[in-house]
This record gives sequence, structure tokens and C-alpha cells, in this order.
Amino acid sequence: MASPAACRNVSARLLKALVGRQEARLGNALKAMSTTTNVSRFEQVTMAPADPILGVSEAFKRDESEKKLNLGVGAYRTEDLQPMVLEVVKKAERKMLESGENKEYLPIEGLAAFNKATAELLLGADNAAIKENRVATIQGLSGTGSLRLGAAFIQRYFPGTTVYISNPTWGNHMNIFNDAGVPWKHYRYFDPKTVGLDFEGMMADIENAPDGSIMLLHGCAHNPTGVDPTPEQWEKIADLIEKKNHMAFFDVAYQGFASGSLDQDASSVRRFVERGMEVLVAQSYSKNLGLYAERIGAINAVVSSADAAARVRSQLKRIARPMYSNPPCHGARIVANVVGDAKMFDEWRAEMQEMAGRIKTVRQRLFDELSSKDKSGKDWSFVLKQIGMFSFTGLNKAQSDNMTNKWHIYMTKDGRISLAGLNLAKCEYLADAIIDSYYNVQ
Ligand code: KET
Repeated sequence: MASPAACRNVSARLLKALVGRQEARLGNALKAMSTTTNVSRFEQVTMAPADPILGVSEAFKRDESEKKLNLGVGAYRTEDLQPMVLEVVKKAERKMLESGENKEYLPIEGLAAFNKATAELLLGADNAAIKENRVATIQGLSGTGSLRLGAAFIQRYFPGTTVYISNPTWGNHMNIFNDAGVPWKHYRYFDPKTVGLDFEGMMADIENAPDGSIMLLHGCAHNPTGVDPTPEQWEKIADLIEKKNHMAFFDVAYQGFASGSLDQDASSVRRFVERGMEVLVAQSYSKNLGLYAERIGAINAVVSSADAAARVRSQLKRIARPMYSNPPCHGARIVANVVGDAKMFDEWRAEMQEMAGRIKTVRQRLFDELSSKDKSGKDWSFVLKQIGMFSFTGLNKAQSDNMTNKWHIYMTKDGRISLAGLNLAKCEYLADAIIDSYYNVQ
């Protein structure tokens, strides 16, 4: 046995060694710190450009001019140019508050009542695909998040398949497929000469795409052009997609905003489904229920059998779980309440028609102002022919810059203006700005 003195000696030595090691570590850390002071490990991160659409709202906020007008983002404003919460939404929220619903997690696939309501709104309640359980619906983070889920699904289950996207399109489509690692190409869509649909170009590009490609289609109210195929053209598009064994992926962000009718605006999707074609459909309630910030929408896969639908649903859930676990419930409950209650649904339809009607009124006034002010005889009737929230003015980037820099009118650089952000009082000012930019800027 060691003597107490020897033990003390060993402990002291041990302690010294330990302290020494600690000091060395501390010294190394200090040395490292002194050599890296003010040098961030994030040094290689470059500044991202402002978003082409949401960046416009940021720039608008910074402008102090009284004349300023935000026609950038597609968000509905009242005649006073204020954001609007629909009465039916307030009503649903009061009902939800009274019933004291809890804040437990939703299932990965979202609120069951919402998923039922959203598929029925899209396809019609008595649709055969719904009755036969051939629709896999997953609640998503609005249109964008639902498109992103669909893109991730394509990346996993249709690897290497190219998604064809209209030219032009909503700017975020390309980001979504890029980030999901899905190859994409454009198909022709818009003819600047006729300011209408380049139907021949579109059909040729669908024909020439490799069999089994995926065609991203705007269900209605094409963004940014406001130009949709006619029912006859939709039929031909469906024929060709079927012949080529392609699959349609519909983006339905404006159901109700094209015609004012929720059913009519879903007719493109319903046409494909009624023919027995398999489709993917992303839905959004940002615009038609004004639930922008609630991030409520869905991804639907309409497939050939109930068995396939169950498998697709399970895999969509598998993709959602590590991304965001499960979706938020507030917006889902609002939609479920409104769509699931006949009286509230009617109230929504009336408010929807009112919003679509107000946009049509300013569209008409803008056309009248442009036509009466422009003495050159230029035909501005395309403004009237375009549908939905936007007008695609044909102004180029320099002209759009002039709109903003000189006139304080904020818009996207592709020449799109959101008529949902315009009121009657500002139509004359807008017409002056467009005419100045069109004729005085190259
Ligand atoms: N698809 C299209 C065609 C679309 O225009 C938008 C939004 C979305 C999907 C997605 O919306 P969400 O809120 O994720 O459901 N467009 C407007 C807003 C934006 O750019 O985010 C816009 O074009 O102004």
C-alpha cells in the first residue's frame, strides 16, 4: 500500500498534468481565435439577388413618394388599395375561436376535412376519381410548397424526366424544379406579335418532347400573360399529352379568379381527369380566399387505382416529414369550414365574384384611358382580352424601370402589372405612365 504522502504526490502530479492540458487547449483556442478575428467562416457566401416579385414589394416599401403604386405582387387590394380579409374568413375564424380547437400537431398529410374539401373543390364532389379513392391529397404549404412536394416526388419517382414549363411563366417555377433537382425546359406559349397564345408552337414543343415527359400547365389565369387556351385548344392539348404518354402537372393558383366561377376555372383539370388521365395538381388558397400568409394549399395526385393512390400518398408523406414534419392548421380549418358549409360556401362565391368583378372594372377603365389618351391608333384591346389578376403590358425591362423610377409604379421587370393592386382612381395615372414608358423609352 502506498503511504499517504506518496498518494498526495501522485494526486498533485495528476492535477498538474490535467491543468497543463487544459491550459494548452485554451491556448490553442485563443491562438485560433486571434488568427481568425473578423474573418467569418461565411466569407464565401455571396449576396443573393432580390426576388423578382417579392423584392418589388420590398422596394415599394422603401419609396417615400405619395404617388407610389404597388402593381408587383399578385395580391388583392380593395378600392382603397388596402389588403382585404374576406368576411367569410372572419366568420370561419370566429366559429373556430368559439369551438376552442386545440393546437395539437396535424397528421403529416394535413387536416382530413381540408383534404376532402380541397379535392372536391378541384374535381367536383361527385367526381368518379374521388368516389373510387383514386385521389391522393396532401395538405401543402400553399401553392409553392405543394409544387415543391410534387417536384420532390418527381425527382424521386421519375428520375431524369424533364418537366416542360411555359415560356414565360411565374418566375418561381424554375426555382422550384431547380432546387428539387428536376431537369426542366420551356415550351412555347406566348406570341408577342399577337399578344396571344402561340398554340402551334406550344403543340409542336409538346409533340417533340420525349414520350413520358411532364407538362406543367397553369390550370387557369396564366401568370404572367393572362392568356389561357380555349376549351377546344385544351381538348387538343389533352389529346396530344395522352398520345405522347406525357403527364400533366397543373398549377391551380387562381381558381375563381379567371372567370369568377370556381367550377369553370377547374374545367381544364376536370377535362383531363374525366378522360381517365393521371395528373398532378397543386392548389393554392392564397388568392381566392385571400389566405396569403396562412400558407394553405394541397398537392393532389389523381391516379389509376385506389391502390396506387394509397402508395403515392404514403410517399408524399414520407417526403413531407423530414422537410417540415406536418403542416399548419389554421388556414386548413378555415378552408374546411368555408368549403364544407353550404351557406358559407355561397358567401365565399359571392365575395370571390366581387373580387374578380373589381379587377374586371379596373381592367376596362385602364383600357379606356389608354385608348383615349394614345392618339397613335395602337390597339390596346389585349388588356381587355387578358384574364385573371394580371395584365402583361409588353413593356420591356427599360420601360418597366421607367415606370418605377419616374412614375413610382412598382411592377415586375417582365412587364407584368397586377390589376388586383389597382383602383379606379389610379387608372388615369397608370395609363399616362404606360404611354410615356412605351413611346419615350426604348
Ligand atoms: N403558382 C402561380 C402561377 C403563382 O402565380 C403563385 C403566386 C403561386 C403558384 C404560389 O402562391 P402561394 O402563395 O405559394 O400559394 N404568385 C404571386 C406571389 C408570388 O410570387 O409568390 C405572384 O406571382 O405575384
